[in-house]
Amino acid sequence: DDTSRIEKARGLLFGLALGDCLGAPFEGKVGVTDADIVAKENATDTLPHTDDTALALVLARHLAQRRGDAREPEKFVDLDLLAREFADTWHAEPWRGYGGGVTTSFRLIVEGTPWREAIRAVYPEGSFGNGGAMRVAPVALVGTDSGQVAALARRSTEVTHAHDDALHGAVCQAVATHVALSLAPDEPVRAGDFVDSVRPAVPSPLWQDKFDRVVELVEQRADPAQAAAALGNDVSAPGSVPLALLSFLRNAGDPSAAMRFAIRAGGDTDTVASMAGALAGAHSGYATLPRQAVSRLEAAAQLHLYAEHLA
Ligand code: 8NA
Ligand code: MG
Ligand code: MG
Ligand code: MG
Repeated sequence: DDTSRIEKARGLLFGLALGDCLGAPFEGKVGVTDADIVAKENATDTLPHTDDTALALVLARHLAQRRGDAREPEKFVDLDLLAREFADTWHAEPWRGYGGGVTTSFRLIVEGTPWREAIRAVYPEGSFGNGGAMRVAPVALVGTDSGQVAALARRSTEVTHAHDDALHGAVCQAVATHVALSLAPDEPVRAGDFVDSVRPAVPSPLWQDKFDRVVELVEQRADPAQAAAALGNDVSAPGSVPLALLSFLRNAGDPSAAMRFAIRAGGDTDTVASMAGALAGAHSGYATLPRQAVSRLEAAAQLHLYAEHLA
């Protein structure tokens, strides 16, 4: 129904932003405890976001403004316009913690270089960074099946990331978010079934192997350190998207615990917690997010606006 759709849309967007904001202060730190993270949740200061939320807001706005139909992704995501919107957003606030590759390509795009050329300036084979996956979750609110969601995920990613693994990572995160939206909040999540719903969208041996490991790690009740050792926790898409999926599946029904798991796994904490938060919020809904923290998000007003538009 409409109430649960809006509740889940808010959960998705606020989960994405909250994971980013809670994770950012712990980036690269070791020995972080649940108590350290809960203290951030319960503080009173504004929670500033990084590039992850900044670009997810751009994509959400782009999707909200497009005319047409998600069955025609070429009309729904305007590649030239989206590339320009991402680059302009970087240019307005370059201090939000962007990756080194996109910093160069965004500068070139702002200066007038066509995006297809700009995104191969640093890495001729294209970036395999997690920058497409970190911002992609809003497409799950627009596509009505996995095929549409995957097509929208690819289009929203290819304007910055040309490497197959960046595209696979974004498709994985988007389709997983779509599956999370489709499940009732009180329904138990079976990791094997959940992963099997995502697998067909990512037909790559590397990613299929990552999916196998995620299911094994859920069954073994892996802790965050074991999860990071087995799956990676870095800025690459294959080294972060599977860890986010595991963080969600190990803590289904408890978004705050999913984000804390992701942060305690270390490495690229803002991005992994953001992706885990989007999945967990899409499944459990806005009301299950820590209230004291969501009200302090820097982008709270915009997140409410786009949740209503896209729901
Ligand atoms: P990106 O495209 O610049 O990729 C991120 C990084 O991945 C690059 O700086 C490279 O180190 C590496 N990389 C990507 N592709 C290749 C390649 N083909 N060959 C060699 N190295 C490569 O930016 P992005 O938007 O994909 O990155 C997103 C991440 O950057 C997020 O974590 C976001 O929060 C931000 N960020 C990360 C860190 C961190 O080190 N954890 C710090 C600040 C910002
Ligand atoms: Mg970031
Ligand atoms: Mg970062
Ligand atoms: Mg990051």
